[in-house]
Amino acid sequence: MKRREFLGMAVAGAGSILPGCGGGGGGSAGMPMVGSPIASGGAALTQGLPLKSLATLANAAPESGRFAASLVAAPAGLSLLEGRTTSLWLYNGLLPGPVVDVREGDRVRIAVENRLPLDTTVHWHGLPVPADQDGSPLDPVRPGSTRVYEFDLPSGTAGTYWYHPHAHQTTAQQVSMGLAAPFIVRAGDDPLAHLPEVTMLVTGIRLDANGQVSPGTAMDFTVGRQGEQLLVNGGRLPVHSVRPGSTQRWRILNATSARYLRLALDGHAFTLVGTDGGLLGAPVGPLSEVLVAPAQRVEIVVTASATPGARFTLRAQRHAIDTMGMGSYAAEDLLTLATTAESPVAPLVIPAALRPVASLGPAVARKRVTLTQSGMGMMAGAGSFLIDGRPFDMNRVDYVSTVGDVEDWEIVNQTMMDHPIHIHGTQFQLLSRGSGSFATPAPYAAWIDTVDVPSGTAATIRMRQDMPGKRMVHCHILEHEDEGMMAVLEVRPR
Ligand SMILES: [Cu+2]
Repeated sequence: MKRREFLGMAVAGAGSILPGCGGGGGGSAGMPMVGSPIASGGAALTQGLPLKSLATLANAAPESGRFAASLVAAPAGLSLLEGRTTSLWLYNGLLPGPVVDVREGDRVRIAVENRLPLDTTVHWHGLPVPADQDGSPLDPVRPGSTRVYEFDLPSGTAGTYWYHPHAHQTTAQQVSMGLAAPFIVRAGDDPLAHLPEVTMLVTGIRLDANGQVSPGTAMDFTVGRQGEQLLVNGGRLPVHSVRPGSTQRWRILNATSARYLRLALDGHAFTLVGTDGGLLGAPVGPLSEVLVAPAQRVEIVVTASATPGARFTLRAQRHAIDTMGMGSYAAEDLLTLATTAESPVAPLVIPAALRPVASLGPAVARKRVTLTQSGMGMMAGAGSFLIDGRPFDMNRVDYVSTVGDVEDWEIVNQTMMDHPIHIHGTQFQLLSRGSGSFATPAPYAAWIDTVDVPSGTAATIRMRQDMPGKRMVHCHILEHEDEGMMAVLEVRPR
């Protein structure tokens, strides 16, 4: 059943299963609200194991400057609850999938075999790949077939990306079943190469009483998937042990369907050094928290407490994503940072300058994108979310740009919910938030591919598309995307 057919039911269900708005978890962990597990048959996910180092996808290319590998998307069973096997869909049998770890300048060739019972694609989220290699819904990979994706990684692309399915109307389902993994591009002159590094991919999972991933509900398709437990590198509340005082670079990826991660680390401030598309011009901080919207990534530098044998919690703090109280997330613990019993080490220094974030220059065109919703009424949050009042149609072109043109896009959110808007094909920069004379300039320049646009606000981004073809513009709350909150940008050759 499609969401638009059961809006009334969604509304009816809302009052009964959701607590009122505003009753948040405050700073404490695990208050049962939206965001806590709906059901796991009384059994809890295994938790508290050491943080897993993610497997790396092996490079089969014999020569340098090339990366060649295979991915198989297939059903697989994993033991997540004691005594039960959970059926998942995984890349190469791994939760999360293997990290693609490559270098600027590499030519990448990855064959993807689809052993799933439905169409899939692999979208190389945030990377400037040609439109026909982008894994958009326009290019489905049929069950039983293999698709080779091939693209170059230009210099300047070093950063933390990810890959995930982007099949028409089933992206939320496929990601909820386990299909997501990091894609890291490294620079030869990385100014933070001296820092030990940890990649943390945050995903969500919601199991039913039989230990199986529960399908999307009407409420999920209204406010985004609810009731998931957060996993870091596939583990619930893992423990990351470090020597006291040590400094590390953490690449944190939000691969959840809909969960905004307002991250804070007890007893620690940290420094923001990178966003979706790589390093900032200069470190930003110290910060007590950072908001990572669905699909976004951050790189932060953390210097652990010098106290031996101490434990600290990395937490997603309470965060409301609508003005109705339907999509509030309680605080939830993500990971324990534990210092070992060893003597402290001296912290490492972050350079004052990282990597220039070049200005795109003045815009030659402006666009306005309006996030709208249908079904406004008593329970406005239950409407369909749309772009410019229209649901996605892959046979329609909604916006036209020209290769190489710098454009300013004002994204205006007229809905009752926050939406993280992702545009394929390039990285862009946030210029300002707010409209007209009320606009506030972005505090620093950064490359992003997903911009959070809170309810009732506007954000203006500056963007240049360098390759022709059709690109997706969509909300990265995956249920919204699947239900039609997506548009097509056609980039035409000059
Ligand atoms: Cu949305």
